[in-house]
Formats: sequence, C-alpha cells, structure tokens
Amino acid sequence: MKTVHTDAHRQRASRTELSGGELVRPFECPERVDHILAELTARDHGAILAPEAHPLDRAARVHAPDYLEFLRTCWDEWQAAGYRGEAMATAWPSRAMTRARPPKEIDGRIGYYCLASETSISGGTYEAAVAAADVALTAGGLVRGGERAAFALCRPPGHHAATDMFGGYCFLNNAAIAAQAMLDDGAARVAVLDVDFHHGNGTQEIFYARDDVLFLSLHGDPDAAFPYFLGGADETGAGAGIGYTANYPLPRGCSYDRWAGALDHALGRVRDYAPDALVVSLGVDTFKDDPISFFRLDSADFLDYGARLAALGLPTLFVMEGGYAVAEIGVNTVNVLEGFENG
Ligand code: SP5
Ligand code: ZN
Repeated sequence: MKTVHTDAHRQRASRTELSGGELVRPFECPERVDHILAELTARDHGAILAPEAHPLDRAARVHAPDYLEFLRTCWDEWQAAGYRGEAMATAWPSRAMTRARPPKEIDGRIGYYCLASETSISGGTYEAAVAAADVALTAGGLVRGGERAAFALCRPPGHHAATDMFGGYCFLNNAAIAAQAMLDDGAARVAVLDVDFHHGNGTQEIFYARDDVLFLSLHGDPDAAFPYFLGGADETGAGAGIGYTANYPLPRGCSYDRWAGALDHALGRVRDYAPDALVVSLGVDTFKDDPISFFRLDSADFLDYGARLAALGLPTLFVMEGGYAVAEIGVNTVNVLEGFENG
C-alpha cells in the first residue's frame, strides 16, 4: 500500500495544550509521524510519496470561506495584538450568549471559531493543516485512480474540525475533504468509518444532512470522553441524511471483543450502503496504554481489525487521526495497514 507523507507537518509544533488546568506540551506532537514512518520503513510497507498541492477550493467544499480565512490569518493577528503566548480561545457564543457572529478583535474571533480550548494555534499551524489536506487529497486520488488502498499519513489530524470550527487538535477535516473530493470526482456514495477513540464530531456535522456520505463512528461514550457534546447513539442524521449517521458509544475499559462486535455491526451497515469507496479515519488512541483514552485494544488487535476492514472488498483510503502512545503508534498503525493487506 502506498503512503502519502510530507515533512510540512513539522510546522505544526505548538508548545501549549490546556490540560488539567495546566499548559503542557501537546499530546499531538511531530514525533508521532516519525514513529509511524520508521515502522513503515522497517516493515518495508510500500512506496512513500509526496503530496501534490491542491487548490483551496477542495477544502472550501466542506469548510466555510470565513473559517479558512480565520485559520490563515489567526496567528499574524494574534501576534499583531501583542500577545506573547500561543493563540487560545477564552470566550465563546455558548448556550447563554447567543450573539453568534464573529467579533472584530482576534481574542473574540478565535472563540467564535473554536470548539475546544485545549488546542492552541501557533505559527505554521495553517501551513501544516493545508499540507495535511493535500496528503489526504493525494492519497484519495490514488484510490480513485484504481489503487486498492492508500494511507494518508496526515498531521495535524482532522476529524474534530467542523464546517467552521477547530479544536481537538484538528483544523481542516482531512477525511471529509478527501471524501467530498471523491464525490466531486465521480463517486456516487462514500462511507466514512471513524475508528479513532474520540467521536468524529466534525465529520458528523459536515455530512449530517446528506445521504451521499454514510458516517459511522466507534468511540468513548461522550458522557465520559471528549468531545462530550456529540456522539450519542440517538444521532442518526437530519433531513435527507436521516439514517446515514451511526454512532457506537462504548464504555470505559471496553475490550477488543466488545469493540470488534460494534465494528462488525458498522461494517454490515457499510456493506448494505454499497459505497464506491471507504474512508477510514484511523486513530490508534484505542490502544490500552494511550495516555488520554480508555479502551483496551492491544497491538495484535489492530492487525485483526485491519483484516476485517479488508473483507469489505472496497477501495479504501486510510486517513491518520489520533494516537498518543507515541512509542507504540508506529506498530499499531502499521498493524492495521498490514492486517488489511493480508486480510
Ligand atoms: C484527533 C484526536 O484524537 N483528538 C483528541 C483531542 C482530545 N483533547 C482533549 C483530551 C482531554 C483528555 N483528558 C483526559 C485525561 C486523562 N487523564
Ligand atoms: Zn482521538
């Protein structure tokens, strides 16, 4: 399986994440990609290609133009305001403050576009996010071009990014951008299966009212896990999209048996939908030793579910999302890809 990757991800090197009331070094760090690349190389997994640049219109198919402009200019405006730290939101149009329009001041504007304040915006964040979208689009193009599967080694991740909001370490929704591009390039239906530990709230929101994308997500129950405010089993779509969203919230300590049972159910839904392609939002933060998550998958389980994904027989795009047990992220990620290829 071919991998698409670029060093441009290194420009996303934020120093601060708000965690437990402290500013810590972000869990979502550049070394994550180094470990995945090292494992791909050590196991001779296949060619590693550079992405092609794509026009921003591709991202604008799923993100609002004013949001893209905010991402592009945020850091410069933050610096121009004289702030010494990284750009962080501190106030939002919350349930009690409904004057929801972007203020002029960057301090307020960042709150308008932010859904989770753990994530800071730093210099180079926008450039890295655009490069990650290019990685997903290039790998998606390989799949549309006839490859059985391809791996978009994206960073920063994307599945929490909504139409016009960033957060959860995500800025541009790489998987949604790639899925939309497949549709724009001729696919009739695409399924997006999100196996990251966290609910793919951004992807769900983007496609919620549509029947040309089936969105399915297995994740920590939002009563106990980020992103907290979306991801319930009762969210099944709206309007024309009713019946085209499926959530599988799972409890603390969830075993692989239980997780794989939910996966098999989701795969049945994909099969019935008969899409032209499958996009897998591949987070490996379901691993038992992930520092911010609470499932119990071990490294061999990733091989097993890779094979289950392959059994669908669909052209498949893997898009990297989360995974914060950095020493094991390479083994766990490449296990899914190898399980798929041998499955
Ligand atoms: C792409 C992705 O995986 N984003 C995840 C973002 C999660 N950010 C908030 C994490 C809060 C975790 N707090 C749990 C502490 C456990 N001791
Ligand atoms: Zn995650």
